[in-house]
Amino acid sequence: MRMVFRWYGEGNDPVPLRHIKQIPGVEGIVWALHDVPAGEVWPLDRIREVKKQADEHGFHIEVVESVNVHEDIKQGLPTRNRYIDNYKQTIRNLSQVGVKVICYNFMPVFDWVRTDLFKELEDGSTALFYEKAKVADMDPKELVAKIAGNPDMTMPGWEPERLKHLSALFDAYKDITEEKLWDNLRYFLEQIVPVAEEHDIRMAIHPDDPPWPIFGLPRIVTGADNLRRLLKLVDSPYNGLTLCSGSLGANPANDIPAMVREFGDRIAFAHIRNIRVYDNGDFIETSHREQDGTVNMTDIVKAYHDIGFSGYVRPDHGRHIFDEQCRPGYGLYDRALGIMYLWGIWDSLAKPRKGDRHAAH
Ligand code: DNO
Repeated sequence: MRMVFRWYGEGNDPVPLRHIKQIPGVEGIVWALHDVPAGEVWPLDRIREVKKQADEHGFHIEVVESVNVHEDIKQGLPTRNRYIDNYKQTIRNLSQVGVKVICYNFMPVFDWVRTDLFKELEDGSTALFYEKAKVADMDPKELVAKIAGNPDMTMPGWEPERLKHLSALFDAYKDITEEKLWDNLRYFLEQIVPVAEEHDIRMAIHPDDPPWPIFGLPRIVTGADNLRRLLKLVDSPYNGLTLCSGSLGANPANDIPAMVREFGDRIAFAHIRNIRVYDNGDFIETSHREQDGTVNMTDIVKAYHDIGFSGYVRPDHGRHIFDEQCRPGYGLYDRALGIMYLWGIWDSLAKPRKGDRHAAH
């Protein structure tokens, strides 16, 4: 596995690259131009700026997360073609600096959703929390008003621009069923994948988080059957997955080690993290250690090891520990601990058995 670390960019992420450099085994940063609105072309000079910053620390920038998909594409509006053309141009621009994977999602309106960004755990740290009943009862406008009124609530992956037009967005999705969303995803992939292929960049869709419909909006990237269907929409290695154990793990029916084994060669990027799911469906993001949550962390890493996974891996949301002031879920300390846990499992599996030692050196 090739370890990478998500970084929100200079002036935008309190974690400096020189600190990321001190985490063992990290070879690249996972990045994005967060200020470019969905649907616009990422300018080459801005892309090159990030490349230069990464180069100064010896990191590659082969993984981008995310190039967001414009809502008109998800809704299948006639205007989608303009945004798809822009997406293709962004792919061409990214290929110029050696990008190999684009992580993206196809969730209507919202990216990931939580009800509490700083819920206290038993050990005094805080973490992202999802209260199922609260979301079921909540008017989405209430959630957005809460976010707009509280800058601390801004979630990574959420674009304030989009959220300003929330009522119109909800109206636009009134007639979009799951099947319609599948059609729109197919249309997008049929257009994009050939360009990605031509530039040797793998598209890697991120599962919906949480993996079920919320606020009456359809969600379709939720489990093994749907992943199977998605990979067949365009049957190319360039139509790939970001397999996120934390997102899929919120539904205990999802067998993630089995997915790793089944979809292995189509997984371009792995997000490996733990969560603890409660009986009522609530969940909280714990440390990466298996015993702290309900995700089979060791089985997942073992599955990747068994298939000889050589794709990119990143730890995911961490707790907020040691009084760190950071973006919710994206502090330095707990993600660094997460990496060491993943390496610990991986290295113990990779360790040559007695007698193999000489052969391995
Ligand atoms: C959450 C992330 C997601 C992910 C997007 C990909 O922390 O994993 O926001 O980046 O869904 O488009």
